[in-house]
Amino acid sequence: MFMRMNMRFRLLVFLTLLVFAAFSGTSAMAGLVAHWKLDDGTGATAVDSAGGHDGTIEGDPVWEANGKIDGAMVFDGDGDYIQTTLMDELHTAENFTIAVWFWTNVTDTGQQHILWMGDVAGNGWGGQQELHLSINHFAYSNIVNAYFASGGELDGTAINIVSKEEFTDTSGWHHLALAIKNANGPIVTGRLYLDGEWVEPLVDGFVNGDGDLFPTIDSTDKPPDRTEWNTALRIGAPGAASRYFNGMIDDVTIWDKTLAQDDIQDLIKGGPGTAVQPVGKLATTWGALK
Ligand SMILES: [Ca+2]
Ligand SMILES: [Ca+2]
Repeated sequence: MFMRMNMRFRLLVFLTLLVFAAFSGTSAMAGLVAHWKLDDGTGATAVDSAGGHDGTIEGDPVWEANGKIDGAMVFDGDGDYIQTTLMDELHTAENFTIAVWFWTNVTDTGQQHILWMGDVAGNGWGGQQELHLSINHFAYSNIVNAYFASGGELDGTAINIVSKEEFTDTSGWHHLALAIKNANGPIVTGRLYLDGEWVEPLVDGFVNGDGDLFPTIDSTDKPPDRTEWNTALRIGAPGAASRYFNGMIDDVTIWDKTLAQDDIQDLIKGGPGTAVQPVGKLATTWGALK
């Protein structure tokens, strides 16, 4: 009798732990490798609350108490960025997602990098391998752009999504996410989401200085070469060139999985924990959503 009760007790404890694990924060955030909340409010460090890849603040950006989710950081478009130490995870991840809240002050004056990673000589366009989310791209203004490629390797080797629809809003927050699947090929796929909606690429592409059509499709038959990446993720600037972000950035998250559209929409509604909750929906509070 005692033995049977003991077994039942153990089973009860086991099941309780199982349920707790399914709903715990750790499980809910599986796949989250970095999270810069930008709630720090003071000092020269942007803490990564998920993966320990703290960022060093360069230039003179300022902390803002009223961001999208609690605090944020304000960049003036002149020399401001955060240099994080996120390197290895995106070097090798077969699937990954980068996501960010931004509020840009300008949309019609050249390329502004929101998130960037790659060869330090990369400037958002050129022969270097890099990854970025940006406002505007090369010859295009008033668009959003996602890029996982090298400008020196064109047809079939790049993910370069230029939004078909214009983006001109300078009066509010927007969420931008790039979800990459099968980054090592043979077929790499990228999906760009603006405010949780799929961004239709400018399918016609455009011609660069060499007369080659740069594909603005969202898949490629040859993966970009990440072995040339030598600089960790930056928030607000590329490796080279003065293409700094002008506006506010908040709640940067990096995932080692390809978030689906539903996941991204959950992320927008409720913060990082809700994107991958395995069972049901908890009333997760993730700061004060504006
Ligand atoms: Ca924040
Ligand atoms: Ca500045």
